[in-house]
Formats: sequence, structure tokens, C-alpha cells
Amino acid sequence: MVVASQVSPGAAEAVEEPAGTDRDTTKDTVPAAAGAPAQPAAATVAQLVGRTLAELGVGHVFGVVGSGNFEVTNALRLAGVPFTAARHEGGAATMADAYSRMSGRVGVVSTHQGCGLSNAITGVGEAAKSRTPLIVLTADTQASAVRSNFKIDQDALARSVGAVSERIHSPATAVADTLRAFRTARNERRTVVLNLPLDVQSAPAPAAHPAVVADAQPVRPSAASVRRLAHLINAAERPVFVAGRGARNAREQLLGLADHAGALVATSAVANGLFHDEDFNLGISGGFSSPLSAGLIQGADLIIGWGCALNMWTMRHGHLISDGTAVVQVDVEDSALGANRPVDLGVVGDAALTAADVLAELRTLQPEPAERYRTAGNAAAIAERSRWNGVETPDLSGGGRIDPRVLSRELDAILPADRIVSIDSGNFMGYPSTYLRVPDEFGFCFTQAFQSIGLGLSTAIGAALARPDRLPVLGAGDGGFLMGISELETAVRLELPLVCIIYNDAGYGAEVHHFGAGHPDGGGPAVDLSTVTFPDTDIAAIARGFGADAVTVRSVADLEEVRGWVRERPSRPLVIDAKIASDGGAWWLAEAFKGH
Ligand SMILES: Cc1ncc(C[n+]2csc(CCOP(=O)(O)OP(=O)(O)O)c2C)c(N)n1
Repeated sequence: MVVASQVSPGAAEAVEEPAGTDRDTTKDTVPAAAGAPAQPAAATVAQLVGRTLAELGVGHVFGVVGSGNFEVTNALRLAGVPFTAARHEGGAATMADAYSRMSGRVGVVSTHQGCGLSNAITGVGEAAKSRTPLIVLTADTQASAVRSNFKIDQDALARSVGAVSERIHSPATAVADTLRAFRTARNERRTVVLNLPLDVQSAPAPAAHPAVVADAQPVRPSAASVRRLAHLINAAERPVFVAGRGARNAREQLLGLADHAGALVATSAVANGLFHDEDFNLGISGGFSSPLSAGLIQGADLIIGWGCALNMWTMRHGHLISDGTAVVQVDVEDSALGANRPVDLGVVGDAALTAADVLAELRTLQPEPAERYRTAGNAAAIAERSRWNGVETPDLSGGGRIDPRVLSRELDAILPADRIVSIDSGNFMGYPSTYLRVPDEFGFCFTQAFQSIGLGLSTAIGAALARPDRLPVLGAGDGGFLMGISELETAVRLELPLVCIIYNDAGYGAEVHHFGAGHPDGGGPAVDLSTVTFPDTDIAAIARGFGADAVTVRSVADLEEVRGWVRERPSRPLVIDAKIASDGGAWWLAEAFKGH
């Protein structure tokens, strides 16, 4: 429980905070006036709102500051919340989104009214679709300024991408309005756009009232659901657990149950890393699965999705579920159950509590752990071939271009294991997602709910600030990287040792492969691809211009420079401009286009 105006910053935690989180160690970030003398009472509503959010424990604010959000941003800083200036509001939104996901704290985006918010909206949409607890603190034109250049319908804009629109309605309600926004963001895991009209912002602040935000209560499943699920497991021969975003707090309970039940474990892409060191871990379920992992999931007679949507990505449009396989979904929201695939049993419950209750029930049916799908043969096969790194593929390198799989496999070996990997969108995306090992679920940040290209670099910056103890790594295509490149200045200014792997095919590869020759739906050589192909860009030269280190990679030998950089690990980004060979369209691409 959090009492605003009575507690110190950082007291409120929605989610378990990962080890290593340290919001004040990164140099860049304009430090808040930490240790500053006790502040005078807030003079304006803007100050009161900033201070209230700080007291509630928001973790970090990202933004582009203009006249409309200057005062509230400074109030947050003065009250102890670090601030990072982004170069584009879209960057700020995605940095805050990634920061929130990887730190477990509520992040804040600060934007100017009108164009500041509209610039942020793709990142806000990504966060909203991902149910990231996030507050977008935005100025708004006062209701009377009907002819203001900045005037747009901010409520409608926010709602259009799935965010909750909230508002500071008046000085008298400012604290209550802020608490409502915070509670919705944190306890309901929503992205909340909190509008601050200019006239309300500048009004004198009333005396602050202490106010309370209760922690969210985990949902305990019904005894009947627990019994049914335990019986299904007891009757199964080849159970597989697939953990999603909603199970990121449930590792130990799920592994305890999986061990007793003899189940193999896998994750959706967003929860990648959750079971990284487990013997019976199949890795990511879905388009990114290795052939072995996909086969074992298809061989299951019981699939249980834990806090997992079982959507077209994770279940390959249902192809991973064989005829006769029982499907169970466990989720805290009733509306999620069966939303993507028909389920035989839907359980409303927190993943950790449900797994613990089901284990207790299963022990009454089956006192000793059972082997089921955890055979020695499966253990050996999983150790060898559950990851793409263990799957032999032809080496397409040559002619001054490196095979993207060879590049990814080599970099997995070169880069330190204690890393945090972020992914942009495009044909390339499966390579860094599958070949780069991550230490746990806080080592992988996958901002793909909006399927937007261009979010990767900002994702990597937000993730890096959440986990300064880990080496940040970005995987991006040339298209996505060039779209978001203004934030390379931010990464340089923050002195982040951020390794950017650019899979550079001088084009929008996803489109090239989908519409180009060779694809069954494509029109062959007659198709005009000039709208999606570009002259080669010297990304390494551009990166050096920003102040980053850079290397152009055309063969494995060129990666020697990366080894040297890792040994030295300077406080600036390294951009790897890898000129990649065509893979003819990655294996997950055709799958992805089915969903369009
Ligand atoms: C904002 C946005 N615009 C357009 C698209 C459509 N689109 C999907 S993948 C892609 C190409 C991405 O190219 P690149 O980043 O170079 O990666 P590659 O596909 O070449 O691996 C485009 C334009 C999108 N997903 N998002």
C-alpha cells in the first residue's frame, strides 16, 4: 500500500524488481536533485502532479521537453525521478516502455501538447498493446484554446491505440486524478495517457492530501479449476507448459509443477529467457522454434498456456496444437481465455498461485514426480537441438556478404553472456531472438505488439537504463535502424556500451522476400521492388558521425574488431554494420504474413 505525500520515492512496487536494477547509476540521465533539501509546498498543479507521481514510486522519466511539460518534468526530477532527454517523442515512449518491462517499475513519458503526443503515439500503441504499466504525462491545450496550433483530440488519439485516457480535471482533484491514473497503470497493467491542460497546470496548488493506492491483489484460482487442471495433468502423457508475459513472476512455481508433472517448458517470445538454464526447456514456442522444439510441442497431448495468449505467433496459427491435444489457459483475465484458440479448460488465476495450488492437488493424485515427457531421450535431444545454434544450416556467406545465421552464431559466442537483448522488426528478427542466449526474462526485450519497425534502438536504450549491470545488445535491420536513428545521439550522450547489430541488406527485406521472386505468393522477377530496395548505406560511417564506434562486417574475419571492442568495453555504443547475404526469406516470414 502506498500513501502519496507520506512515503519516499521508490516505495511502491507493482512487480518484483529484478536484481541489478539501479536507477541512479547511469551517468547520462539528468540526475534528479537527489539529496536536495526538503522541498517547499508545490506552488502549481504541475508541480503537485510531478511530486505526487514521484511519491508513488515511478521509476524514470523519458521525454522531449517543451513549454507545456517543462514544469511537471522538473517537478519529477526535483522529487528524485531521473530524467532522460530523447530526441523524438516516439523514442521517449519506447524507452519508457522498455524501461518499465525490464525494471518492473512504472515508467513515465513526458510530452508537449499536440505534436509532442502525436509523435509519441506509435510507442504508446506498442506499450498499450503489450499491457505495459506506463504513464504518458502530456500537456494539453486548455479547453478554451480552440484555435491553438497544438490542439488535437488527445483523448481520442490515446484511446485509438488502446491506451486509457485520463485527465487532471481541476486543482482540487489533481492528486486524486493522479492516483487514479497511477492505480490504473500499475494495478491494471495499462498504459495511461494523463492529460494536463495548460490552464489547470498553472493554477495554484491546493494543500496536498495524503492518499492511498493499494497494491494489486493476485487472483487465486477456484478450487474446482485447480482440481480439473490437476486431473488433466494426471491423465496426460506428454504435457507442455508455455509461459507468457503473465507468467514472468512464476518461474519457480511453474518449474516445481513441471518437474512433478513431467512437463516440457517453453515460453512465448516476450517471456524468452524465463527458463533459460533448464534441462527440459524448449525455448521460444512459435515461429522462432527450432524444428526439434516445434516437433515436441506438436507431440504434446496437453498444452497449458500460463499467462500466455496462445496467439498466432506462439502457436503458429494453431499448427503447433495437434488433433486431440487438450488445451488449457491460465490467465488473470477472464476475457483472455480462449480469445485466440479454443480451450478445453480456462482458469482465472495468477500463474504463480495457480501453479502452486495445482502442484499441491497433483501430489494428492500422484505423490511422486512422474517422467511423462521428461525422458532421457528428450533431454539429450533438447540439449543438442532445441536452439537454432545447434541446427546445421548451409553457409550462404560470400561475395562480401555474411550469412546472418553465421553472424548471429558468432556474436553469441563473442558477446558476454550477461546481456540484455532488444529486437526491432523485420525479416532478420528471428536471428538475434533465437541465436543470442539471454540470462533470464529480464535479458530480452521484445517490443513487437504493434509490429512496428523502428522501435529497436529506443527499446535497447530503455532496457539498458533498467539494467545497467548488463551489456545492452540490439538486433535491427537497416530499415528499422535508420527509422529510429536519431536516438543514437541519446545512446552516445548516455555513454551506453550498446552493441547494435545491423542486419544490413539495403532494403526492406521482409517486403523484398515476400513480394519478390521465389515466394509462392510473389509475382516472380516481373515484380517491381524498387519501392522497397535502396542503395547501400554506410551505416558505420553514419554511426561514427554520432560519436559511436563502428565496424563494417562482411565476413567472420571482420568480427575480430568486435572481440577487441568487447575486451576494452568503452563507454560508447558499437554499431556493427553487417552486410548480410540473402537468406531468401527467413523461415518465420511466410508464417508472419499469414497474419496480415
Ligand atoms: C512503422 C512500420 N512501417 C512499415 C512496416 C512494414 N514493414 C515490415 S518489415 C519492413 C522492412 C524492415 O526492413 P529492415 O528493418 O531493414 O529489416 P529486414 O526486413 O530487411 O530484415 C517494413 C517496411 C512496419 N512494420 N512498421
